[in-house]
Amino acid sequence: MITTRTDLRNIAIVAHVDHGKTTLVDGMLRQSRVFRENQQLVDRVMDSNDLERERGITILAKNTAITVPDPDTGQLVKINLVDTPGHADFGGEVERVMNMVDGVLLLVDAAEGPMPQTRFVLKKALEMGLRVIVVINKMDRKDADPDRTLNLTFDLFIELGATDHQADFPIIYANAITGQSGMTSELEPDLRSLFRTILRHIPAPEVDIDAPLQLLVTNLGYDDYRGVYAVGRIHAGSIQSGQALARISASGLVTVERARYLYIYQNLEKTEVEKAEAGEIVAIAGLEGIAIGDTLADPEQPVALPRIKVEEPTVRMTFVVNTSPFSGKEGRWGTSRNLRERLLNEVRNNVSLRVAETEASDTFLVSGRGELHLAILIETMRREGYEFQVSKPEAIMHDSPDGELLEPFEELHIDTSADTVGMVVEMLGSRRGKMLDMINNPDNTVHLTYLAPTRGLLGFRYQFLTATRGMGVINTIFHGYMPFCGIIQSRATSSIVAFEAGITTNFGLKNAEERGTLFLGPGIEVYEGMVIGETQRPDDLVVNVCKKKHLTNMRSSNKDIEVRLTTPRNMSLDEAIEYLSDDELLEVTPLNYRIRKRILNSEERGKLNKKAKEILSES
Ligand SMILES: Nc1nc2c(ncn2[C@@H]2O[C@H](COP(=O)(O)OP(=O)(O)OP(=O)(O)O)[C@@H](O)[C@H]2O)c(=O)[nH]1
Ligand SMILES: [Mg+2]
Repeated sequence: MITTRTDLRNIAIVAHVDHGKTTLVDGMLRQSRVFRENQQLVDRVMDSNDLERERGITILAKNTAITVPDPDTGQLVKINLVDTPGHADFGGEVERVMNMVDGVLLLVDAAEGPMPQTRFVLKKALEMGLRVIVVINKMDRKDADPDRTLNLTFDLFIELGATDHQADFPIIYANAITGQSGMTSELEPDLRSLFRTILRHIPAPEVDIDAPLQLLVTNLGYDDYRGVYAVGRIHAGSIQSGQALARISASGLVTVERARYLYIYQNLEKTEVEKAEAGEIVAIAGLEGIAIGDTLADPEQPVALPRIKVEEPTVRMTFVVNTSPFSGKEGRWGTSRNLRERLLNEVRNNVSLRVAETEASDTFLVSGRGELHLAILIETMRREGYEFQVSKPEAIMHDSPDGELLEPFEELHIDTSADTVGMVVEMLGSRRGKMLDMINNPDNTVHLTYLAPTRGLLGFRYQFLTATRGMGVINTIFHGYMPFCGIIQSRATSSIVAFEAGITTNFGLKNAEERGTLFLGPGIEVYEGMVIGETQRPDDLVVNVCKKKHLTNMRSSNKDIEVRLTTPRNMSLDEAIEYLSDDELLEVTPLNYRIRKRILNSEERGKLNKKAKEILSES
């Protein structure tokens, strides 16, 4: 028998990056009296892992739940909330968690209006037939233009093929920071209109509690006490703590296990319960080898739910065992077995990531949705104590059915000042970008829309920010596969490379500095073949940066003794990855990252380069 769970709502919060999702969740948690009177809530409490806090972005989708009284009837209703990441590289995460909910809050920044990722998440929500509430957030911004934002959002619904019912969406205006909402741009003091709109417009789950159990594992989490736990919505039936479960894996294999620990979400915590029924989102710990996409079912009648589909990876790089002279000095885990286990484990919960073994037992091919997706994995592993090397990211090509080479393309949205447009247009032209649109904004900035091959955009971000003096804004989103568009010149600069192992000296570095930009200062241990800077020359430059000044009896002028160096360019992990060229690797350890030539010995490298040039000139 089908029951309507009027006591429950399941929603996800989706938006473009930084439009205020996690901040709005804070507001909702605060106002549902989750916290004791004197308890302090940290800002963006759902961004709970270190990397999220450092980077100020959400990386993983996370569940929480609040209970609010229905403002009209007084009935207590539980709302399961899923906070999602807004960055395009984590779109797979959003797409997947939408499986758990009946509706979404689509946040749109009142000043910025809909952005590329707004379109992506809205498209997915509409395809899944979810009810959408539009929340126009950041109403306090001086440049807020809610009417324009609303019009553009409505156009987006129509363009994406919303049904009449979907296009007739409820609208809430909000300031997530102060926790205010309203049905018009006049905000009320709290989020009551938001809560009321959720209860009125997001359908309560309609489920069959007496049917055989079915649950699709949509997310995995980790708990210090109980280890890995699986998260999903009970599609049909109910679960009793400790009961036998059939786990149906991707291959269709059925194994019977026990639901040893059963939780539901309540405020910021998971609460252990004896029983949960269809419609509810639960977490189950103690299942061996569980993976996202598995179905947990009644052992008597195990029937799998459709597996989760997410978009395919577009960018890949190799992860290689560390072979630098410093290997084994700084990391705890570094063997090919360590790497293999760690990477294969990652695939279980990072569903848009792929890991493939290669012919070389120390090399793994890791594919993801973008540079940031891969950089976050690298940073996470480094913090866990792993050391390894990675190669320059490359776009993943495909063959069309009739044998044509296809490559991924991205749509770019750029805002930049009028005086830097020329430079940006030139940079994108050399990367085979095609301009789709150019609009002059009233504030003397220009909005550019481009279509460009992913291949040309790898390593573009840093150059773009430098060219626009950090003022330019760039957003990209995967567009699709299209025919290969020709050769693109790679990095225009070359590397300054250490000549021998040793400790860098002022004297040696001064020499190198005259030829380019340095990545490190004096007193740093280096090895032969390590990259220590960048030069504008066409070829790499090998410099003895450990050279000591010979002491002579002759008194030299003070100027000569005192060597002043400019501050070296300190690269972030993302920048170091962007910098890499084909014949370089990035050595990553818990303590350092170092760019190195693949071939460390300069003589050997020279011979190989010469040979390559000969072959090129012959052909
Ligand atoms: N002025 C103003 N700023 C806001 C508002 N809501 C959020 N912000 C700010 O916007 C920034 C991003 O907020 P988040 O809540 O992290 O945004 P998000 O959508 O969760 O971001 P991702 O998860 O990384 O996609 C933070 O600096 C917030 O303080 C608002 O209503 N008004
Ligand atoms: Mg967030």
